[in-house]
Amino acid sequence: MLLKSSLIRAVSQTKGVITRGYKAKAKKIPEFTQDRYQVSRKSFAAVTDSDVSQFEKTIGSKYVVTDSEELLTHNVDFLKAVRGNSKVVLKPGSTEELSQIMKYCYEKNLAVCPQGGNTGLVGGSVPVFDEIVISLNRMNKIHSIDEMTGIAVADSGVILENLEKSANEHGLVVPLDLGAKASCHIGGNVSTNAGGLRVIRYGSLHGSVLGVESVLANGTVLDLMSNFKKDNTGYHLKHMFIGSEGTLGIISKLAILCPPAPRAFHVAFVGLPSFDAVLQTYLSAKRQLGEILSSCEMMDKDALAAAIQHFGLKAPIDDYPFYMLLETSGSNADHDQEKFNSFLENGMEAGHIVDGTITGDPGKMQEIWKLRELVPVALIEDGYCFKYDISLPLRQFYEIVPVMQERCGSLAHRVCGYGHLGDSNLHLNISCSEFTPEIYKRIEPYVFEYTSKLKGSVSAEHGIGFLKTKYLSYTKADNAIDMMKEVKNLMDPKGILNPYKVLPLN
Ligand code: FAD
Ligand code: 2HG
Ligand code: ZN
Repeated sequence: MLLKSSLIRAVSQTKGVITRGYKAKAKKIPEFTQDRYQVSRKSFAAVTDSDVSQFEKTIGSKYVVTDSEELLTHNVDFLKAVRGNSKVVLKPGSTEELSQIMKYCYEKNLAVCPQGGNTGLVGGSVPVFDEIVISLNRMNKIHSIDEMTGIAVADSGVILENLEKSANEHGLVVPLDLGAKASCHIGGNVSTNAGGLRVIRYGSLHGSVLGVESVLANGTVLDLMSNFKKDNTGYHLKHMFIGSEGTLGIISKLAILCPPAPRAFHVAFVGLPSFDAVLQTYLSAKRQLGEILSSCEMMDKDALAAAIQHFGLKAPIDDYPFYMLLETSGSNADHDQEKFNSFLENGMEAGHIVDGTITGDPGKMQEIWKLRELVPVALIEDGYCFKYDISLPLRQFYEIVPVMQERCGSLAHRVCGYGHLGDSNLHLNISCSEFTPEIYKRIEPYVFEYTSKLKGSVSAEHGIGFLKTKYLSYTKADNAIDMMKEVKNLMDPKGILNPYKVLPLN
């Protein structure tokens, strides 16, 4: 039935910027990665008491962690999918200390695993064996935020939400926003080239990050900081560190270009009858909302059901097969709302949007955002969750979800799809009560073969980490992987930086 536009529930509108956070419940500790995934340890040295004493001299004993309880939090990832067996976590307080640690590790052939907020979803942030964890937690100073240029200079361990708050105080926003913002580090974000909820507006970090300072495998500090958007002086080495997941160097500091904070935000949550209607709505959003569109997210009914079930949320509209969350941000609230309303009315008249709610009230916008942002965590609450962040051609974007529902059958608790439609990035999540080899084999490598046939990407935004090394070749050509190996060899000849990650193991 075609519903009238008056059914769009418009609620009061005020200006404001939303902040979000989450806390995950404790879950079962996984078995060791080396056992679950049958990996062989490379011939790195093992940490000795004399190494620990040396580290204590370099950074102070307080920042050399050997306590087993604290070690566990650094050895296990957020997903509870992988578990390393590191015996020591180091927390340097400056680039100089980090450099000294790396120089020592290089000389002694000790492998290291750089770690930011440990929110990564591909097993890259924790050791596979006994690599030394280098936590960037203490390197958390914001050096400067320049209102005039919009450039923020920060240590890599600054928590994204903290950088965002400081940027807001200067009338700016960080051009990156994701559900893990309360825990992830800006250095972790850059190292993974994180995408998130605003790529449609601000583009990828390859564009926003102006410069980085990086500590190389042998302790050399490479200064690639820059204060300019335009700088065509030869090879752009900074890009090597954006998205290389700690395998080429450890980012210690960076400069990021922050755009002016929009003055008016609006969020709509709409229900749609089919995936085709989702696509049509996306097309209309691009055409009709244009420059003010800042997020275009979709989720299916099972994804929403997970958030509602585990976090006691309430959906603002009735049940539909698909939902979209659209956000606009601009400089004129009246103009934006008028545009948004007319886009929604047109969508309803065309029968693409069946029901919806729109708000500019900060509290209500936050409630709507929770429906989307808590989905990833809710699915982990089901027990165990296999997570895939694939890029797929838009027309075939959702087809894999029913295919996997069929393939997993009763082995899965939920097979659902959601994600950054505006970036062709689907999050296929398959939850079950616990990890079993049986369901794992049903899913992999099938998901990646399917993605590869459609010429998609096996990682749209989370990276390769440990969990996807086997599948890099499903997206990257052999000679490209060979060149990646040469680069790795040049920059880290002993292979001590985050081994067993990104590049195929064999
Ligand atoms: P970590 O998890 O600690 O590390 C990630 C990788 O970067 C590891 O390989 C690590 O070795 C390396 N690394 C970390 N810091 C450094 C450094 N200073 N120098 C060199 N290497 C380093 N990701 C997205 O892209 N988009 C999303 O929308 C998104 N949403 C998420 C929502 C939730 C609820 C969760 C749990 C995760 C989400 N993620 C998302 C994944 C994750 O948050 C990102 O990958 C994030 O960028 C990781 O940052 P981190 O500081 O936690 O890094
Ligand atoms: C998101 O977009 C994140 O919410 C996490 O990238 C996706 O958990 C996932 O699969
Ligand atoms: Zn995502």
